[in-house]
Amino acid sequence: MEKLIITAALTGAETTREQQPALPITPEEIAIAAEECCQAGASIVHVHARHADGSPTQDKETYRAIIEAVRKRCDVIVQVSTGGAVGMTPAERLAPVTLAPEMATLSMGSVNFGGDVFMNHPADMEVFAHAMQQHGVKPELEIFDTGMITTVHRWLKRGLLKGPQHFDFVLGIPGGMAGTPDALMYMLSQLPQGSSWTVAGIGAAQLPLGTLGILLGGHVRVGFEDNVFFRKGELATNNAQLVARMARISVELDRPVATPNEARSILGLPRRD
Ligand code: KMH
Ligand code: ZN
Repeated sequence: MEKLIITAALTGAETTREQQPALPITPEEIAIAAEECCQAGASIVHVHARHADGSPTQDKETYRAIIEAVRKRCDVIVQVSTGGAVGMTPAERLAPVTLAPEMATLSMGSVNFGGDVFMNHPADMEVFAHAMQQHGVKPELEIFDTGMITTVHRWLKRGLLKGPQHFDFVLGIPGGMAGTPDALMYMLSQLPQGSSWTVAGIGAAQLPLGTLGILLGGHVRVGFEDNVFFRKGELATNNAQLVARMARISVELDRPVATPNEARSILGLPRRD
């Protein structure tokens, strides 16, 4: 089995300081969290930008500040969000891709998202995919429900996506696929040959699905975007605490954890030396 890639989804667009007092918001806070997570075993950080008041933004300059602050502290792969927050325009969401980060998310369809709808019009998705190709950005395909992986198969046939793809199965969003082992197994049965994948269990699904992901040879995403608790009724102290637990479990299961450069090799990204 390949070494384990742990992604730390540090901030998200929806989690608030009221829900999680240690939520990193400013570029410097995000960079400190990235360094702590990298030291704990993360090789990717999935980042969302916020205004100083905590509200979500896709402002390019804020993403630039985040990337620069992270780069000063550690060598972790920075993956920017193009999901942003529900209700943002596609043009707003796409802004950080023009900074040519190593990776960006690419949502593969629309989904009910709690009380909202996370809109991903097919025409906009194609624009996002094209922009990522233009800027040399590796997409991580965000899959919230089964039809989205069918769309990936269609896109591969049409040449809209080329080469081995990296998937993130986000399981447990109210409105999307359930955060259950069955749901993950179904997704894996549909995976195109040669793909890599990670699983992001939402809320209480983070720990069991992450552990299952390790056992099945996939990769794992944890962090405050998806879950603010360490265990039932106990908030995590920081993102790194969630990363460190996944790293410990993986090592116990005889699966070493990838460094950022080892993750780059697994994902087909150029090494940074
Ligand atoms: N905030 C969600 C509506 C992504 O980062 O690409 C979408 C999201 C996905 O977080
Ligand atoms: Zn996100």
